[in-house]
Amino acid sequence: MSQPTIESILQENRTFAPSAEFSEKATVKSFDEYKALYDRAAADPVVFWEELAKKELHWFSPWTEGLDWSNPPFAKWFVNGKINLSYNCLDRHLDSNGDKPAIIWEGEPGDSITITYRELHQQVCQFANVLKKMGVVKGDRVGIYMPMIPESAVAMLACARIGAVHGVVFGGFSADALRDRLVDAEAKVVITADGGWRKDVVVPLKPAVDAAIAKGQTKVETVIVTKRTAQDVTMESGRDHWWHELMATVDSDCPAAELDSEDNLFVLYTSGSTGKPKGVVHTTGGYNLYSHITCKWIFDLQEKDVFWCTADVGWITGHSYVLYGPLSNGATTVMYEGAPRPSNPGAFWDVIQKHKVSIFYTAPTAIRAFIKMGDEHPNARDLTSLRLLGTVGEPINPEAWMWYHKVIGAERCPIVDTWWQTETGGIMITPLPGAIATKPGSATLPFPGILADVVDMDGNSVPAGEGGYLAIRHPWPGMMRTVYGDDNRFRKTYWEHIAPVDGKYIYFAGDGARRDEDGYFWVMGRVDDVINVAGHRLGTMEIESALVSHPAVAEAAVVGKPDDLKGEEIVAFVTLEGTHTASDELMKELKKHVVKEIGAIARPGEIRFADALPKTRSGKIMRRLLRALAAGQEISGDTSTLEDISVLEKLRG
Ligand code: 7RM
Repeated sequence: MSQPTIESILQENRTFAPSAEFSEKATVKSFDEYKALYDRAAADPVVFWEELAKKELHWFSPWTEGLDWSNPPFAKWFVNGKINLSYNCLDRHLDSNGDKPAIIWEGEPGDSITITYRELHQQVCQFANVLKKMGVVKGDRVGIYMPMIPESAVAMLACARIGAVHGVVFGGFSADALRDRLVDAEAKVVITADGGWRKDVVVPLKPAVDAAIAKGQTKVETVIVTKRTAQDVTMESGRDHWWHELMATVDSDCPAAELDSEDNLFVLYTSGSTGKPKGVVHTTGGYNLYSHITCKWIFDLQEKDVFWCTADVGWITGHSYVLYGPLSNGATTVMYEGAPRPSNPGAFWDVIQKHKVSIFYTAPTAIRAFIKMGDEHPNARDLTSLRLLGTVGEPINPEAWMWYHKVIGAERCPIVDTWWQTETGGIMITPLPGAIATKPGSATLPFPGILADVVDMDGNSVPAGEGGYLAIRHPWPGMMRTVYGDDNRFRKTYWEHIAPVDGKYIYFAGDGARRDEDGYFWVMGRVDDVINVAGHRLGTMEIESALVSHPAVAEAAVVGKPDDLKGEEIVAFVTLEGTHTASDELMKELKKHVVKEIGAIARPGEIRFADALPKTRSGKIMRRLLRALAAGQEISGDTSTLEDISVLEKLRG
């Protein structure tokens, strides 16, 4: 990674304090209360987390040590403690809250189902028995490639119940991307659906699973298929089974396994700056506590709340805040199959009105799409049930923040702008809504127990107002434990960019940031080769590999270009193999090729053909120059390392 110049240009001085009414009823009621919590946690983070683990979760047997950090960067939390996430999400709520809705599900075509805690518990137990019947045992990896339907939640919780490790793959990924993940995780079972609804069309999921397995190298022996869209699918005898048929063969008695706190819970793939996507590994006890307590305090969960996080379960936000965080707290969580779409611009506001949603958590890119569709849609619905709003996925531009505040929140609902990552397991930098005044565009302050900082390469804090690297100075329970099958990559990617200070390891998040004079964090975006398109993390490497795998392409370099709606758009610079010539057809074909290799989320917005790419003498592509070109900016800064300056002239012309 090259040393980027981090410049901070955003100036935003408006502040918004929560109303007295909101603060009075909130779990954390004032800035002083937050500060006291924060200081106590910072003085002894391990004791802080141990107290919470004891108070908030059910343990079959207690731990012997809060944190084992004797072999950094490999942390163990609540060592030897025995716990089960599915138990904490289901069983412990049955006596007090068995008839409370756990999941309110709304399908894209408008069908809807409410599932109580008792019903969800029963389905999860039953499906856990199905998994056992199919030979799944503790530690086995189970691939999940499903739409946003209740069965995805059942499948995930059932894995957690028996100690199988789920690996959810977003339903928008292609067969090839699915295969890579199934191979890497060595999954022996895949759970899928015939298809799913997305933007008014049926996404064929089962055929993609068939294609992924047909390409070879997976260890998949069993495929379980749930019926959602009822289109024809081929079932391979001996390998493929219908969900409903298997469910009819088992009972619903399945006690939660007493798992070790450090048993693997799930693996979730995420893009980095180099190579193939990384399997981020999370374990049981620490993840349970971290997703639980962040959900409780940041969304200020109260008994009657209806909580709606719009993320897909294929992303970490769907894991932590559609499913595990809300359910561990005994809350009602809304699951919605649809995406923002022009054919039904009022769909999201209909869901809020219909189910009286009180907390709404979505991404800036969705907010920008809503702005574009027009105020008349939210204005025509009753949104008075809302009391709190949230955002996640990328920095939110102050204009979008103000729109969200005024048009959706009626200037009454606090907004929590939450910074975190797949790797962190849960929210790290965020307002506590009753305690911390917000500034549009800032994720504000660290969660208690999170020692976040902005540092230079040597781990020194940089002064207020100056840009640097976002870093975490102490382990936390929700932290990823390793990259699946690659401890070395884990160490290198996250713990060696910043030099350990006094033998203490510092977590490198890959984001640039600054703190203002109030200590508020302003996240400025990635400092590595990761592009954030509509809140989805994509590595430039992956897209470049996909392009180069096409016979016409010799070399490719991919950069992000600022985009009003999606945050960033993908621009690919491509050189061609000798016999091929640039054409509109080829451009279309290459875009299609990337969609086939990775999925529609990675489709380049623009492809520019070039004779050569700008490189340093050592052969490194100078992305900084390409980024400027893509954005139509003047090339500034040093170009003396460029091997052939004429390349630049040609690209510009
Ligand atoms: C939860 C999630 C992580 C990356 C992260 C940032 C960016 C996320 C914010 C944000 C500014 C935010 N996981 N990011 N939230 N940037 N403000 N509130 O998104 O692994 O998919 O992406 O997303 O760059 O490193 S993720």
